[in-house]
Amino acid sequence: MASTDRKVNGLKRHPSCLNESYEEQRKAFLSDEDKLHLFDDLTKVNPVTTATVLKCLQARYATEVFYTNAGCTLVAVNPFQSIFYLYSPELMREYHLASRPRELKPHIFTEAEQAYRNVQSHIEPVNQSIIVSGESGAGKTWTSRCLMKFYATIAAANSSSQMDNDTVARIEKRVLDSNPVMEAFGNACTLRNNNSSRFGKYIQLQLDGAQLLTGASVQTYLLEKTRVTHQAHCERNFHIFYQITKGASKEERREWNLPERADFSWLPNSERNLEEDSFEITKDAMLHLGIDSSMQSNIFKILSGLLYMGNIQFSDSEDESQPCDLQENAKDFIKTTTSLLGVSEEELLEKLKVRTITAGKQQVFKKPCSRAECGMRRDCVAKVIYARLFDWLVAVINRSICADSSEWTNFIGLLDVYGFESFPVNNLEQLCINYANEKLQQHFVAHYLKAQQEEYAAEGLAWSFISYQDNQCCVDLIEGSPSSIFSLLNEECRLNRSSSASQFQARLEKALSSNPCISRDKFSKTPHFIVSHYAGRVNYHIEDMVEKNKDPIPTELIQLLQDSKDYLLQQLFPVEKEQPNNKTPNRAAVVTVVSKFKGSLDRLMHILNSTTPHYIRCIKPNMDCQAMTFKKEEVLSQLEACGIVETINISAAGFPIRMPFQNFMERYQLLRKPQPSRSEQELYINSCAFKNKKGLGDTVENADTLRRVAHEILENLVPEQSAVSSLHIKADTQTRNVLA
Ligand code: AOV
Ligand code: MG
Repeated sequence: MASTDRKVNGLKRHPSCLNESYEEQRKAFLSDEDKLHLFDDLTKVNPVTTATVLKCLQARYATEVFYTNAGCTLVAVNPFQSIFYLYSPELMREYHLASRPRELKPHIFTEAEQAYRNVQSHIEPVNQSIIVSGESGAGKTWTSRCLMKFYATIAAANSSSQMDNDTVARIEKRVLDSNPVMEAFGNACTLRNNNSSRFGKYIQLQLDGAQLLTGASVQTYLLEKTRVTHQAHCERNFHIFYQITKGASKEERREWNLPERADFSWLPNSERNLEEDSFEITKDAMLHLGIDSSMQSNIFKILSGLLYMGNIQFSDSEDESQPCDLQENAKDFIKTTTSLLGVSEEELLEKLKVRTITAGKQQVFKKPCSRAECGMRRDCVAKVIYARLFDWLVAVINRSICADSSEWTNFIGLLDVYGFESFPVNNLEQLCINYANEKLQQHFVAHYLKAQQEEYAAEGLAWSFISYQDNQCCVDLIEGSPSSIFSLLNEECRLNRSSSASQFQARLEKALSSNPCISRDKFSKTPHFIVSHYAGRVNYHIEDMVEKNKDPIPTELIQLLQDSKDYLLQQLFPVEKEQPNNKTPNRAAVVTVVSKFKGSLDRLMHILNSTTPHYIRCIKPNMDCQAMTFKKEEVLSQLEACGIVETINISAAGFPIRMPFQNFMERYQLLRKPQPSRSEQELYINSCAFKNKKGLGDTVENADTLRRVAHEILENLVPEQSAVSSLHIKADTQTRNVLA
């Protein structure tokens, strides 16, 4: 990236940005570092460099101020400790009822309230998205939970009748209850975060014409199901497994066959007490979402079955033509597993140990599996059960919280995906997660840094281009065509060739060598590739990557689950209707993990592009998740990665308000009056300038000038004849409040 300082210093600040308090603050910044924490908006820091921004954030953090405006985005630095007053219902109401929320201290509630008001306003598009980003452990999930609480609280405050109150109470409670359930099943403790989201989530809060919350819908993205069977060193399985093993009552233990101190190989690090009373919270929330206690019991029985399945270990068979054996102590485990899952013991054993190969139309061969293959088949059963259970839960949640399409008109979407991560060993899961983060960064770049500047240039506004780091090259490397990491992975799966990891590495290097975002470590012998992501370099191991992308589920294992006597497993594995002509699925048509993921992210981007976005950038102030610890180097790399300086510069110099001409006409007709009323006087504006395509522009120092300019615009342009679609309005925060 080019030196940001140079760019900043070369940028001329528009004089209209200056006002008294700005001048004061600037002096404070230059003369007295004790006052750094007073800068609520980083656009006012002068000069804007990563160093000054960092200093300012650090000073604020030290005085327990965690939110700071950075032009069009809000920076949220994780306090790593609960600060109750910051999220109290009283404070939520204060932001909601404020006539100008932007004049209050920067907060996620300002963004939430702005999005809520935008839904009613004339600013297009009406539907809103709040995109919460940041690396793993930065505070995305926490933030989106608080945003949901905010909307639930103001929804309750806004409903007028008792009947409304009852409905609202029910719906908002259910919407909030979706969080503990999805987090119990979809979050886990990783090296980066004790409560790390292992799935992506986009929740749309549905509002009716009266701006009341009538429901919500949740879309989830690629659950990291490998965690059910494999947990990296010092990491854990999904929370729910620990909740049931620690929190079950005596009767429940009997029912699910879970003795107090059972030892499960898929349940590492269970001595770390992260659960407390969470099992009760999960069960309560499930109940509110319509999952009654007998269904819950059914779910937990299956999970217990999976834990026993993890203890089924095989031993090598001496004769390769014979299936391998169970390890001695595994016989009891297989009994318990099959009784909990309602499948036949003999069949499970047979299907784990023997592979069925279909050749041609009718020919069927049986082949004994090696010990490693048996283990893989066992893992495969566990993963597919867990993944379908998770999808089923999301569908139940949606049925419980989603309003009928006739009951809502607009939505506010909250996006919380897994954050950028880099572990000692990274594989397909991290590639997908980091790819999702690249796509979000690209959305930000395209929407804000690029589109905005291109539009100014196209409309002939005086604008000196501010350069930024575009991550297109990395996105192309991962998903582009004709050649990319995804396309090469898919090709391996399509051709179904059994190439080694080193062969695949060679193919990758040959096909993608011209892309500067891919490299490798010359000293490493492990087949790998390194991707330079916008947020840092990540070394991905190739071993197993192709297989993970194929994600094969042998049909005989699915059949086994279809034959289960268990009620819920029958729902999760319905018997499919026979294909006409007994067609077997075409190998080429097998949809790989990455193509499915890419498809779902493309759809998400499509939705995000149709909404007005609000960006919250979460920053992790230290890697050890320590309270009130601000490590400069760690914050610095995150600020650089998300292009904060460029964002601030474009915000400071740019035209933050873009108003359709028609709306301007309707709204500011009143300014043509010679004697405005008192409420019209409210439109007092510190400073702003209007410009439009026809080159008509001015600087507005006060309301009188605004009236004059508005008058001129209104006189000169009538919508029918006008080529002007929008007015670009330069304004400081206060002006924005008046106009928006
Ligand atoms: P993430 O969602 O961004 O990571 P979380 O939202 O789970 O990160 O935050 C990590 C931890 O930081 C939480 O469990 C809290 O303990 C703490 N935390 C975050 N924000 C706040 C806050 N505003 N006030 C107090 N504590 C906070 V990941 O899901 O791993 O990408 O995938
Ligand atoms: Mg999270």
